[in-house]
Amino acid sequence: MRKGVGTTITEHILRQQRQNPEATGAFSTLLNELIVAAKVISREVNKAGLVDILGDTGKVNIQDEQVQKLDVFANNVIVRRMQHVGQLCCMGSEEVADLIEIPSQYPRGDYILLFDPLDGSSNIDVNVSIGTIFGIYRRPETSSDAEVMLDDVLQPGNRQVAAGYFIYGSSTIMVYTTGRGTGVHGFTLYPSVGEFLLSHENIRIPEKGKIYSVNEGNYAHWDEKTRALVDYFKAKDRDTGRPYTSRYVGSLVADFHRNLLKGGIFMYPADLKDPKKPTGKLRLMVEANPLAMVVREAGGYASDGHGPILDIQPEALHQRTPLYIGSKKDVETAEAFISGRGD
Ligand code: P6P
Repeated sequence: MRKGVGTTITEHILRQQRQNPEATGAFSTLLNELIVAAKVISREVNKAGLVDILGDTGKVNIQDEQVQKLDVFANNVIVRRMQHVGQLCCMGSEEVADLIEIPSQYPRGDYILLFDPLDGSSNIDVNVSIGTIFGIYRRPETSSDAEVMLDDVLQPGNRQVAAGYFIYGSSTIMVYTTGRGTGVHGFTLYPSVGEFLLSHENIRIPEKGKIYSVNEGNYAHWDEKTRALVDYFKAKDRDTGRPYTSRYVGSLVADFHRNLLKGGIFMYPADLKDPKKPTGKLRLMVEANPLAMVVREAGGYASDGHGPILDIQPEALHQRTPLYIGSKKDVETAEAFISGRGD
């Protein structure tokens, strides 16, 4: 007997909507449009290795088309698709310095979309998985009906109503959560069907892992506490299952996704390598906060080394933060070392 295609992402979103008495369908519309954008990005990312559409803006590919960098392309796909949905009052992108307004010809809504359109894009020409990361907030009640102010957007990550990512690798997978105990769920894109189908229902991250992910090439730029922490995961101690295995892809979504499924900790500590980035490389609003919501809903934890990522009150749209994220016990260990609270 021919099997059905299983649960589509659209069915899943509608099921979540029915479970939320306040839902109006606006959020479902928003998420479905973001999924269409991801399908377009997935197609281009997967083609990139074949038709030489890589490289910097300004080059011309074999079709004599103006080449866009893939992250610029991905940004434009998301902005153009999301601006007419009628559910957003503004957007914020890792690729764009200021808030992205909704053009006046389109209706506005009460949601705010923050995203990194193509994180890790430098890895695409070596065929390493890369991804789109997103977080969705509501416009604050206090926000006036006029234009959206930056302060309306600079909300702590614990105010996100949904968060997730798309990972473009050997397959394209979407992982998302709407919080409120609804769990974390993964969907795999079946190109033959053109739909994301449920493949990882109710993902739970192991409380303690056996993997640590960090760029040890930065060791010379770390402070003593950071070095002691990484040395801890490398030291031999049978009772605590050490040494951990080192796994570092150099693509945040790939490293995070592996640790989410298998357990472990990803670390991007503050380092002294670049005086302009004293708090590390990764961005709070479009990278750390969305993944922190996903990992919390999956039973894990995300810290800046001193406290929950999700509790940080942002002061700037592109502010950076140290990030320790993954299995709860491993991140708590990291916090003990970095904050100096542990022995
Ligand atoms: P490093 C990719 O450029 C990225 O933004 C993340 O995807 C990744 O985790 C990190 O930077 C890797 O940085 O300094 O180790 O190359």
